[in-house]
Amino acid sequence: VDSNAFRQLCTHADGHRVLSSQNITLAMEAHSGLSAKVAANAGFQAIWASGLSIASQMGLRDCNEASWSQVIDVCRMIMLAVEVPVFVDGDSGFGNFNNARFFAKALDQIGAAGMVLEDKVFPKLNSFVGERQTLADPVEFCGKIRAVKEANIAPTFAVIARTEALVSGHSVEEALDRAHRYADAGADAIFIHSKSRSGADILSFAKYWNHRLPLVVAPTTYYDVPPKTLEEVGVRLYLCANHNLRASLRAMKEVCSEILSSNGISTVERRISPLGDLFDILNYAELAFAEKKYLSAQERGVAE
Ligand code: SPV
Ligand code: MG
Repeated sequence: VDSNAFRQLCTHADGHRVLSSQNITLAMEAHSGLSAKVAANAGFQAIWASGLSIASQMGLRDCNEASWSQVIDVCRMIMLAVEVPVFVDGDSGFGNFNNARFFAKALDQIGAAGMVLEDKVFPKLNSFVGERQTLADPVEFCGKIRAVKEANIAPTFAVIARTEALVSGHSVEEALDRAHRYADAGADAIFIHSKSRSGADILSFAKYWNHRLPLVVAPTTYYDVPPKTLEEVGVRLYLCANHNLRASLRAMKEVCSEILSSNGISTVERRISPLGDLFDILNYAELAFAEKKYLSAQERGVAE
């Protein structure tokens, strides 16, 4: 990262620009600086700083075992690593309205494009664990949205309200009722989540929602629904919610078991990234270039 990258943070932190586009944006999950760089280098135009993935890379569960400041620390590394907009998972706000707005201010300060707040109680539990999780009282949740919107944060910072109504087994009507209240409270976009296999509930929600605000989805379970179909019904941000994490989990498990079963590292060599790939992605070449520019010949240990 050079000084230009630091300067670009402000212009790249515009969450509203992504959400108000006519096109859907695919956001790849990141849980570290490296995973964010892999996604950005591949061509993703946005990053999803997933709570599940950030907790998982710490060896923790997605139930607020990681503190809000630990999440900020990881997000800061992601923000340093890439220049594309980073949308951060704010879970249920780490407490009440005050914790939520404090978290939002910290995110805005480090250059996040926006934050997702979900209508569950603290401590939250991942959407795919168990059934019928308790939803937040909508009046209390609207207070949280208003508090975040009225905090002293950049106008470009997107506040995305997420309803877990469908995930918790409630009807499309309940999800719509909540989403309209959250829009009235000032949300910039609605994240409608579902764990259905077909995504039919999402498409039904979107039909009645009728483009009131941009929609955000994480089609983890309804992965067959194409982004184009979702774009047509008003989805503007498509979160590949945990795909870097799950890709690396599979790769790490396979390599660990292969090394032990073949009793050595010889057979895995061609299946793992060469160190050169790592040095490329982290731009070690730039370091040598910068050393020539900023260090004297004596400091570099070369003859004048
Ligand atoms: C996350 O990636 O942490 C999310 C999406 O919030 S989900 O895991 O589906 O809840
Ligand atoms: Mg999450």
